[in-house]
Amino acid sequence: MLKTFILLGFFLVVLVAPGVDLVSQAKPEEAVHWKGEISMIHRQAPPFESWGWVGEVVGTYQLRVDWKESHRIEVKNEQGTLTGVLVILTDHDSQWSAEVSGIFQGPCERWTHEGAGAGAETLGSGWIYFSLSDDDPILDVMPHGTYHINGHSSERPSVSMTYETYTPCSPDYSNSNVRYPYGLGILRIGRELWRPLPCTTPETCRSATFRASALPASAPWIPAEVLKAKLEQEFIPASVDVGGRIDPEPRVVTDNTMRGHYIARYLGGTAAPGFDTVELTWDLERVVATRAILDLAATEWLPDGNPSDEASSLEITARIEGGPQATEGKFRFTLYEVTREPGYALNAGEKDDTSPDLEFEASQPGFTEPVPTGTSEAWKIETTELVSESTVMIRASDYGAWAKLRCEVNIDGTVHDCQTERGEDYITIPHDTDEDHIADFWEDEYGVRDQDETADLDSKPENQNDNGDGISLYEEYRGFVDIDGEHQRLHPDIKTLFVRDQDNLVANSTFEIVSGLSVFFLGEIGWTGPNDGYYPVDLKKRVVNFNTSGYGHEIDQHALHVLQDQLFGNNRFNEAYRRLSRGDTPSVTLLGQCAGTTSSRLSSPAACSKVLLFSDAMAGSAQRSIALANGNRQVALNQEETDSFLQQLLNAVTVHEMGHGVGLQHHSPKESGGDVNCYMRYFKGSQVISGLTPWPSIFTKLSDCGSGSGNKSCWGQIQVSDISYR
Ligand SMILES: [Ca+2]
Ligand SMILES: [Ca+2]
Ligand SMILES: [Ca+2]
Ligand SMILES: [Ca+2]
Ligand SMILES: [Zn+2]
Ligand SMILES: [Zn+2]
Repeated sequence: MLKTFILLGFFLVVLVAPGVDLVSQAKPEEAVHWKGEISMIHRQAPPFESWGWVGEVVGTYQLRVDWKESHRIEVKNEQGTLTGVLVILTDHDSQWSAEVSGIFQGPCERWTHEGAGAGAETLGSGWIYFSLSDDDPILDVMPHGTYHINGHSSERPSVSMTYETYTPCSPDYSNSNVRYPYGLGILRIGRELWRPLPCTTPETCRSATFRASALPASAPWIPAEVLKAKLEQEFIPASVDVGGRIDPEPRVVTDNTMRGHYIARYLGGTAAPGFDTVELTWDLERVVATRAILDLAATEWLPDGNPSDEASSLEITARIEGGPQATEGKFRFTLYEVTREPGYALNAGEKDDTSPDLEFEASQPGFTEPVPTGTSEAWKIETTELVSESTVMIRASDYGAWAKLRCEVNIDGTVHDCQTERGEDYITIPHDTDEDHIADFWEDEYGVRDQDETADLDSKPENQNDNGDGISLYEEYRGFVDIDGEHQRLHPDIKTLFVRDQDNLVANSTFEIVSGLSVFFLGEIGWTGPNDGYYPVDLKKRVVNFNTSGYGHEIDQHALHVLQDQLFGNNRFNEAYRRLSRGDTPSVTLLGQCAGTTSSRLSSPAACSKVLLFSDAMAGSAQRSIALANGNRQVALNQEETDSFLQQLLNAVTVHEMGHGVGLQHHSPKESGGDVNCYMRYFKGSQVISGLTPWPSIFTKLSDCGSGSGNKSCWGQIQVSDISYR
């Protein structure tokens, strides 16, 4: 609002003082030059031709041109979109020289011309129009690259003219004086469609063209429609005698050159009523010493996919080299090869949400709205002003988001690709030099830059059956959402076991300490859901890394589903157990069960549909153990001790069944044999009460209690990765 009032105030001043400039333009810069040669031959016809005068005076001009583009005047359409720019030229380091000679011979007189000149000023005025948009409303009257040049009107050679008369017409007589021909004042290139000139400063350029009445007061630039109207109004067809405007056609910059040739008749001034001719040849090249730099993404920035988070955008800056004096251009950023990972983390967000994981922030000041470029993986955004530096904001909507970003700068119709300081023509978002879609910052934190995105080499805890946890390096990085709704990136060298612990059994047990594994507790929706019943094991259920496009995905890793159940009330399970036991009647009291481990393949979480803890069976077992211990050993337990025993029993059974969940077998040859401290060994509660057997406390590393090939220890059998089920 305030801005409007200021401009209105200014407008009033302009009304009483026409010609005052409305805008101050960018400072002159020296990055863009026009260099080359111009030659001009000016042939003067003799005066009084009809009286028999003959002869010719020829001026030959050579210009070595070095002009610079000094400043720009923006042209915008009614929507305020930048559609074009007028570039004003000024002399920088030019030279010209000329020689003039010739005789006009009349019946009784002779005029002999001889002269030369040189100087460092060549340009009276010059401008080029560069269109910056396909929607440019001026294009049909002033094409992209239209230019117009006027030579410097006061740069003239000095010519000595000797005037002689002789008999019989008149007495012999001779006289000399110095004359100044038109010189560079007749140098014209291009049809003068529009003249924002002559001018030496932006202020005078503007005021020479647009008086207050021609410009809306609110416009700090030239409105394209106003300019077009002016062009149409002032356009003079080539067939009309235009006096000093001698180039017969409009001229357009082509391939960064101004090149042309013409011979035109020129109606001279009062001193020479006949027609002169001007032959002009020019060949100038645009020399751009411009480099646009694209900054790298902040190295510590990691994509934030939380849909409720407002603070995840990344700012990327590109700039035209040269500091505050740099030339200005229109920047275009293109975000491409944008990932579309389902959801926003491996186990969070909608699986069918495959929207782009990175986007330009909408409604950024100084930018057009982002638009797709035609492929579904690319978006572009452009500055609405000519600037020498531009910062664009990019928003992530996925913790594994990745894309490439490139940038171009359109400087007066010439497109320059931005480059990084290292000379690459794009950057990755996030910063990722090995382009494995994993931010280098994160990889360096764990020293895993040399691993590829599918690597699954977690070595800790050590000496278990296998390294890895079924979660690839990219997946460890992209991360998971836990039971509290918190997103976590995982540790690429520590094995994580996913657990849906709906009755808090694992959380209250010693399993995490005993196994050394990092247990990740899942919420109700952070997986593909529970197995339907106990059998068969449905490998499509319990998957934790389900939101994947397939990138960096090697294994469907499964969670263990742990819950309390009723052994004796669950006929369905009993039936299943009978089948599992191949008809055998269980010979021991069943306190828990890892359901579904029927496969002869290496066992891992995939194989176990449910980890069941039978609380009713444990209560009964505890009662019998206490009674047994009481009867045989005269050990009585008070209520507190009884509760404690039950609690310890629950822990022992939970850890034991979780052990089965990560592939552990019973001790062999006897289930009750081997290391008495091991959770995988069968034990008698009454013996624990009597102090004959300790509560189990470890997965033993002694190999004498293992089974199967290699006779591994219980610890050595731990298998987290579902690699054999993929
Ligand atoms: Ca996504
Ligand atoms: Ca990387
Ligand atoms: Ca891993
Ligand atoms: Ca890990
Ligand atoms: Zn068991
Ligand atoms: Zn054991």
